[in-house]
Amino acid sequence: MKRWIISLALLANPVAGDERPNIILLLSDDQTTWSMGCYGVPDVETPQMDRLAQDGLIFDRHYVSTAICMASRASIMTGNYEYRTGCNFEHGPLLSEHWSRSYPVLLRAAGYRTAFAGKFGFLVSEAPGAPGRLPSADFDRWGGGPGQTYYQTGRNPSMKRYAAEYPHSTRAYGAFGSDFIRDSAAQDRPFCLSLSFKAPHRPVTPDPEYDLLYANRTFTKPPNYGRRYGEHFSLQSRQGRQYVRFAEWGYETDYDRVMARYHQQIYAIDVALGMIREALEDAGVADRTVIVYTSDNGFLCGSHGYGSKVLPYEEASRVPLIVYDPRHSELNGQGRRCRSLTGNIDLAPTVLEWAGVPIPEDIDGRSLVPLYRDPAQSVRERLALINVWGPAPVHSLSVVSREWKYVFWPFGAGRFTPTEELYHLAADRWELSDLSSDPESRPQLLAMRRAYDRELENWNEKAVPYHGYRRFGTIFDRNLSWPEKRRRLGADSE
Ligand SMILES: [Ca+2]
Repeated sequence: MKRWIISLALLANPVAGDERPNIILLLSDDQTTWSMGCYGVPDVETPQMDRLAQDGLIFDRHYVSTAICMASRASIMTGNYEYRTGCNFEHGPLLSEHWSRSYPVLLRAAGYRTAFAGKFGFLVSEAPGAPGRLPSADFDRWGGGPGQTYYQTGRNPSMKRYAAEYPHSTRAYGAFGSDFIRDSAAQDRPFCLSLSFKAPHRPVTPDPEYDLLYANRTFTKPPNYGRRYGEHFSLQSRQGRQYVRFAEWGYETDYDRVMARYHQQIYAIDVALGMIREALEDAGVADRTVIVYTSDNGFLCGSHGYGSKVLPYEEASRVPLIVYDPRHSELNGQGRRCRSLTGNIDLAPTVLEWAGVPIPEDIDGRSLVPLYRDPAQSVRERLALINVWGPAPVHSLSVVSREWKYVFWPFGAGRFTPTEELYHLAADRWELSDLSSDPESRPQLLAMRRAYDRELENWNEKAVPYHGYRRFGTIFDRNLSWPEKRRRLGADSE
């Protein structure tokens, strides 16, 4: 008993010779997997991302549970689905009771030195309706900003000291991270660095340092590029901004130029990643610093004739994930891949396990630590994909399993009929065939409907009673007619 108490005390207090790893989480903003050499994409230059993937483990089936900035970031930090964080645009900030269980707060309480820089993406409030604040005081070093932040480093007050040397913010975040690594390595405390790059989020603002990199380059389009590969998608899916942005954002007529600027922004992140790794080597801590690289959501970039994010389709909801844990030298350096199903909600419990911090029992996420040793293991049977943002017709709830994806579009007013889609991802990675009406896929359809209903049960049990989440338990019910939903929810359901 006495030994147990002592070991707990060791966990909570920094001591000399601390064996816990340092942890770095690098988050890009709106980055599709179709932008990285290590995901099999030709014509792009991502040497540092490819090197990280070669050194560690790259995930081929990693999804964000909500494919939009604010909700995804709250889910990444807390390990919970959006209906439990209660946090998204049009809904509200994250309540402090949830923030207090986020990985940055828990690691700092456990003795980690913590830093954040970049687009934080959400605010924290004390109660529903109360004003939100940036939790800058909860970090030992802060280079973050509210809202979308700015590409011009000098316009971000917490990053001003980097503006002269790095006027574009992407490499400035690399410099911030490098400084924090050097300062932390001089102390006897493990550190946790979270960098959230603004890139490649719009407005399109590449670092001019790399203007020549992709000049006149032609880019290979993914096999599902273009409107003819979206004809089987629901009418509901075409009612949001994503459909018109195929043309508005130039994917239809100016693909190579648009993608050159997109990839140029990602290249600057690649350079920043190289700065971080060099700083780890210089500070002598590279062998005990775990690195995670991921994005808050994907980007459609013309796949199926859509642009932007939000939708449950692969290019919007599936994102890059690379994990490099240098403490496993016997496993590293082989470019290993993990094809198990994982989600953004799994990152917080993973970080907590690395840090030796108890994982909250009721958390939705599952630690990915076992996958590092054995990528063939499974940590989850299924993951919910949520959209309750934007116009009502585009609201959807989906479930992905090891092999399948089921999408339910509930909107049934006027000319719309509630619709479902079914994709056999194991055989149709580009989502070219909706099998929801295929007689041979009927058993899988029924199984995925059951999986969907179980996710909806979780929603009804656990959704926060504020910020407008409870009503979606009714809206997403497959077994109620639209008029019945309207009757139950009142006139605001349209
Ligand atoms: Ca985003």
